[in-house]
Amino acid sequence: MRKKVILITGAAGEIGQALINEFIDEDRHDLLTLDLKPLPPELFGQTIHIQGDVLDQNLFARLVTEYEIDTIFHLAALLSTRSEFAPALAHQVNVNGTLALLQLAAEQSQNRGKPVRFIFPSSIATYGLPDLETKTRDFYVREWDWNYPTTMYGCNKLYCEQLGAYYGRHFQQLAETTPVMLDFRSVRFPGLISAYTVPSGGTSDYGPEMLHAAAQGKPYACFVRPDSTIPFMVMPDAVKSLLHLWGAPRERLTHDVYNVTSFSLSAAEFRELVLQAFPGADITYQPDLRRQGIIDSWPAGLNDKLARRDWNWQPDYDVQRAFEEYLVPNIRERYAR
Ligand code: AKB
Repeated sequence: MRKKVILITGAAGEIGQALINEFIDEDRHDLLTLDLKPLPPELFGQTIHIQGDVLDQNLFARLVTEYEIDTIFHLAALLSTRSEFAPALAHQVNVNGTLALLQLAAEQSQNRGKPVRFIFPSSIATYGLPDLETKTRDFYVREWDWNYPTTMYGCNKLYCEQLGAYYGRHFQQLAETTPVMLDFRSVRFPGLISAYTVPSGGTSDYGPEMLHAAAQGKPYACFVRPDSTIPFMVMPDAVKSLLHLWGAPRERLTHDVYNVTSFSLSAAEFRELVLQAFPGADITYQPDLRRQGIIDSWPAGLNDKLARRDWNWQPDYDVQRAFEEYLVPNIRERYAR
């Protein structure tokens, strides 16, 4: 008999590591993890880890003979800044990788006669506001507002949300019998901040970079203007949202894609909070006009009413709790070691 597992792609990334830790605490599921990189040493032996590529079809053909994949958390992606430097590669990983996994999940759902749950983190990058005036006016965007991404990563995420909805609702719509379809669920994340890992390749990275630099006593030049405002969320809430959406009863879900958020901050407000915790921190501004353009096109806030209504979404950390109870104490401890 094949072993039933939860597959996590991009497992060595920021969200992946936090999600694995949460599953380890629960100790109820076998995890099959995939990443180009090894997992960090503290996670060794906690999962069945495969060092491999989401584009490797042969690898997946082999994995499905050994494992019954019950759920996929498909986290592997090239983030927004990195994708602008390598758009063709980004498209391959972000779109072709997702397509391959959706196809696998669709086939597995049919073979076992039960939907594979497919959890897909999307992003504020799916939005593209035309100018700062509109960004200020339409502060909290709804899922269907301003879906005009200006980045390769944003285009990839928006399209893959739609691919997921296609596989979950319309796959093989011309076949004589309706197949068992996969169960696709997606959250659009704001900028994420972890106390334990530092992001790489994203455009919302200035927030976490500022904080981690200050905690290490390093100077930091913020690459956006002080007034730049986007929504943020701390990693425990990001993981909570993925797990809650995963566990929600299907009949409660009226949408395939849901905004989730905690708080919105300008870069100046973020800097103030960092200075309160690390008073001597040397944080200056050196805006990079191109990355600034991306941040200006992202919304200042997200309207997450649908998630709150359909699956009782609520973040545990508002801005004060996020800094006082999660970020600052854990980051202090991390760099004191
Ligand atoms: C990025 O900056 O690319 C990501 C995101 C907002 O999805 N952090």
